[in-house]
Amino acid sequence: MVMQFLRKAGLFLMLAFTSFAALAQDAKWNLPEPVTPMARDIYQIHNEFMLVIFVMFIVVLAIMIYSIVKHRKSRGHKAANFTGPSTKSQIAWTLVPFAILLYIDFILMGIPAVHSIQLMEDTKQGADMVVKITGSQWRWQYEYMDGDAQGIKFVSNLTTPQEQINNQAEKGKNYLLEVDNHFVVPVDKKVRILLTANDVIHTWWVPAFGSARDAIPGFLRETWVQGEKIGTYRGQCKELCGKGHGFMPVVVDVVSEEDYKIWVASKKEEMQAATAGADKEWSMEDLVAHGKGVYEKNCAVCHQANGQGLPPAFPALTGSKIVAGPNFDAEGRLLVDSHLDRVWNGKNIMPGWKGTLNDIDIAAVVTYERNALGNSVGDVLQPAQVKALR
Ligand code: HEC
Ligand SMILES: [Cu+2]
Repeated sequence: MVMQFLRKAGLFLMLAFTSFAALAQDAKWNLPEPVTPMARDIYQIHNEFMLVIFVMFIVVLAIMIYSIVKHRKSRGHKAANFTGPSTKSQIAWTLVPFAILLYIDFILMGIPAVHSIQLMEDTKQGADMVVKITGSQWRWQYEYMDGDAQGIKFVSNLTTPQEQINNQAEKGKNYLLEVDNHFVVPVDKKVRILLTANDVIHTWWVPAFGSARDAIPGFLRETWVQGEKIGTYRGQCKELCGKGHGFMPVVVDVVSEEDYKIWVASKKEEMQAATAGADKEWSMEDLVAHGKGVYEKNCAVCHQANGQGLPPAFPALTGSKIVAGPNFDAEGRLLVDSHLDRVWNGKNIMPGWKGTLNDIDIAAVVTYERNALGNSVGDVLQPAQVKALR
C-alpha cells in the first residue's frame, strides 16, 4: 500500500520535474540586466531583499520543523495546558520580535529603499536634456524640448503586422514590441522625461531602465533615463488603457554620441521634407495615396482598415454623414462638427490630431476618407487649407 503510493508519487514528481526543467530552460529568472543607474540600484535592493526574505524563511521554517519533529506525540510529548503566563514573558515575546522587525525593516531594508526612491525622484540634477512623452490611445509621442534636438517631434506606432496578431502568420521575434519610430537617446546622458497623456492613464515602462511612471492626463510627471550601454531596449504601456493597451510598445535606442548627432540631423531633415510640400497644390490621387498610409498607421486601430469601425464604440467612416458633409462654410471658416473639425480637434474618445500629424498628413487622411473606404464625396482638402488653421 505504502510502497505503491510512494512509487506513484515518485513518478509524478519526476514527471513534474522534467516538464518544469524543460520550461525553465528558456525562462528568465531575474529582472532584465539593468542598463541605467536607477535600474542597477533597484536590481541591487531587489537582490538584498530576496536574501533577507530567504534567511527569514529558512530560520522560521527550521524552527518549525525542529519543534514539530522534536516534540512529536510518539516521543511522549504532551501539549502544555498552562494559562496566564507571566507578564514578563508576554512583554518579552512581544518586544523581541518587534525589535528584530524594526531592525530588518528600518535598517536593513529601509535605508536602501529610501536611497532608491531618492534616485528615482531626482530627475533634474545633472540632466543633459529634456524629452516630453505623451501617451494616447494607443501610441506614444516623443518631443525633444531642448539642445540640438529641440523641435524634433514624432509619434511611435506599433508595426507588428495585423496577420501576426490574428494568428494568420507566424509571430516575429519582437512581436508587439516593435514600432516605426524609435525613441533615440545618447549613451551616458541623463535624459529627464516629462510624462503626460491625452486621454486616459498610460504607463511608460522599460524594464531594463528600471523606469516606469504613469502618464496621467492633465498632469506632468517625471522620470529619467541614463542608458549606460548602447543597444535597443523594449517596453510596454503597463496601465490598462483600453482596447489597444497591448499594442503601444516603447522602443528606445541608446546610441553613441556621434550616432545621436547623425540621427538628430536626419530626423530634422525628414521633418522638413514632410512639411515642405504643404504649400503646393496636391492632386487627389497623391493625397489619397498618402492618406492611406496615414490612415492605416493612425486611424485603423479604431475605425478598422476597411472603414467599418466597431460600432457603437468606434463609428464607421464608410457612409458617415460627417465625412460626407462640407468642412468649411461660405466664408471659408471651419464648420463645427465637420469632418475636418473632428479630425483636427477630436471628440470624446476620438483624439484630436492637430498636435500629432502635420498639415499634409491631415489633408491626406481627410481626403482619403472622403474618397476611399467606400465613400466618394469627390472633393479635395489641400494641405494649405489645413496650414491656414494653425
Ligand atoms: C482611439 C480610437 C480612435 C482613433 C485612433 C481614431 N478615431 Fe476617429 N473616432 C473615434 C470615435 C470614438 C469617434 C466618435 C466620436 C464621437 O462622436 O463621440 C470617432 C469619430 C471620427 C469621425 C466622425 C465619424 C462619425 O460619423 O461620427 C471621423 C471623420 C474620424 N473619427 C476620423 C478619424 C481619423 C482621420 C483618424 C486617424 C487620423 C481617427 N479618426 C482615429 C475613435 C478613434
Ligand atoms: Cu496605454
